[in-house]
Amino acid sequence: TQPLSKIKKLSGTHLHRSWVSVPHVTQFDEADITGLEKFRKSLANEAEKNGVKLTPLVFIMKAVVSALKAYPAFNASLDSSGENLILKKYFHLGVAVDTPNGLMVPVVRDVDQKGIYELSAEVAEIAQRAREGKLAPKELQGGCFSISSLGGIGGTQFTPIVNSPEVAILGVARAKMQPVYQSNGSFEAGLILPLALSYDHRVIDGAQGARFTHFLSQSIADIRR
Ligand code: CAO
Repeated sequence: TQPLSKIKKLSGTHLHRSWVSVPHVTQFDEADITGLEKFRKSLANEAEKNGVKLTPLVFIMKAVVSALKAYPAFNASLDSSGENLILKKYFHLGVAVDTPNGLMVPVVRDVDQKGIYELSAEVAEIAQRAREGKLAPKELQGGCFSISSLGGIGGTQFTPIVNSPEVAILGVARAKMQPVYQSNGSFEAGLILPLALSYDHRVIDGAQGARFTHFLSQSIADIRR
């Protein structure tokens, strides 16, 4: 018999409550990140000079903020009566971190106001402290929307559980080289990123879910956006 860690007990209660009380739907999509990867790699030296390592995650965080601005119902929570939606005017994103004691979701605040280097440094720092068990309770609170990125590990897709009272969560799986059909009838190699958006169907309709992931996919695919 092995007792669960304190973190697993706490997160387990929260995950179970969300699982049984939120009617979940997961919308799958994908983004062609060939251009984004080229851009990310071109910044590697500059990033190193800034003392950070750039991963696709920070670009995804910025794209999520654009999508939340375009679809404000996703940047919201249901109040305790379940009858009112509280719309947020700020963009605080929870980022799931895998720690030796279990899952933690620290919150990166004001993602809209931060650049990619600042975000990279903050995610690395907060993930490090999460792994060392050094996060303050307030750093786990106040998120508007969460991202669970398992892309660094592997897997083709997964269905994340909404971090209620938030109404949606984005799961990111591992990008893979695939043939991409071109309008001239040929195929070219492209790096394709799988996305999975789980949402609370009491708040978000299926069409909205598909519009959100489509918008997100387009934003990630075209780095100029
Ligand atoms: N596709 C392909 N490669 C990816 C990728 C993706 N979607 N996302 C990251 N990578 C690559 C990175 O570029 C990096 O490659 P290099 O080492 O060659 O540069 C490598 O994978 C490792 O990345 P990382 O995981 O260290 O960094 P990150 O910024 O992607 O993620 C963090 C940071 C904290 C989110 C991550 O470390 C983590 O803990 N993920 C687990 C989240 C989790 O447990 N979710 C489940 C919750 S439900 O139980």
